[in-house]
Amino acid sequence: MGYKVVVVGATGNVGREMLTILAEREFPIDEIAAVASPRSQGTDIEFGDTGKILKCKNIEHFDFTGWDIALFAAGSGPTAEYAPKAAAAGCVVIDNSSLYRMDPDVPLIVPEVNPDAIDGYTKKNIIANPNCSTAQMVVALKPLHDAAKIKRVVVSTYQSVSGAGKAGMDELFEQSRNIFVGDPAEPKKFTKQIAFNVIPHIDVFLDDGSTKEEWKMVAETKKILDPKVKVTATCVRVPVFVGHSESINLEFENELSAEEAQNILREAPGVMLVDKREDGGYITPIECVGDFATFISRVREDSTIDNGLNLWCVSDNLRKGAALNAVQIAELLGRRHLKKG
Ligand code: 11C
Repeated sequence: MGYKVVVVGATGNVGREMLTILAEREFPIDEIAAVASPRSQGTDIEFGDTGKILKCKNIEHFDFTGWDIALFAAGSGPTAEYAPKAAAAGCVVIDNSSLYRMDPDVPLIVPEVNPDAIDGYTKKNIIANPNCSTAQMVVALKPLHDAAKIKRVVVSTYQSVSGAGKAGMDELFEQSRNIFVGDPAEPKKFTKQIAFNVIPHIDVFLDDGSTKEEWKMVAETKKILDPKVKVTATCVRVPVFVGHSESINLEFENELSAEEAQNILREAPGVMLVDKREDGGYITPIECVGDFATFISRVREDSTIDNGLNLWCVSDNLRKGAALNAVQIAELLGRRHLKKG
């Protein structure tokens, strides 16, 4: 016996990836529904490589009663309207938007990092999935924090355009093509040209001069990993289709050599260490697409501070940064609370 699972926002980048990953990981499913906005009603969506085609249902008319789990990848607007309805109907919501992440009554979960926090989901019947750049970073930080206690994190991100949805991917493609044929490369989704360029701006600006994406990395890391860890972030959009990269500088309370850190990361859940210290002996975003792991390379000591390390962290932002983490939360929920089969 399996679960009745709904994917809300099933036509988007993350929704489609959720369906693919549910199928890939053979999540025990008795019934699956693909749900999206009214304009997508009737759209055919593949359920991974199962050969099954789902007809997209209209969220406005969908009744969540009797469904076990709803994976929401719908953005904050529709989530605010429909997630509480699903939760009230007894369907546990796993939400990929930023809406509930900082709600004290909603657990924010990365299964490799804070699985026990999931037990608090019953307060609202909602579990939040973190921002993509936070998720991969905390997977890398957790085993090192356990070993030597992280005091401070300085992170700079190199985030792919798929983080901005299909419109972001289309814009990179169209601008690149336009530049080759000599047509204008006008920005639409992004604020400046993204093709052959980088943009130090993701999400809205805040009063202190940081952006909301940078704030999310700080606030979410504290909630998931440890409120005492200090984090400062600079988030940058780069002309890469899929895969977020991060340059991370860490300051620890206790001594941790690069070799010790490599040994810890080699065994850490969700991590793949690729760190050969030679030409090509590291991972780039294009190599992590379609993979489940958070890849770590370039682990080295930072001689400018006591107990400092630098590392390079890359992951598929649509997978560990979104759909995979949501499915892992569903698996954890099944193991600990909604036992079936
Ligand atoms: C980006 N990280 O790359 C964003 C996308 O809070 O879930 C995900 C935004 C979020 O643009």
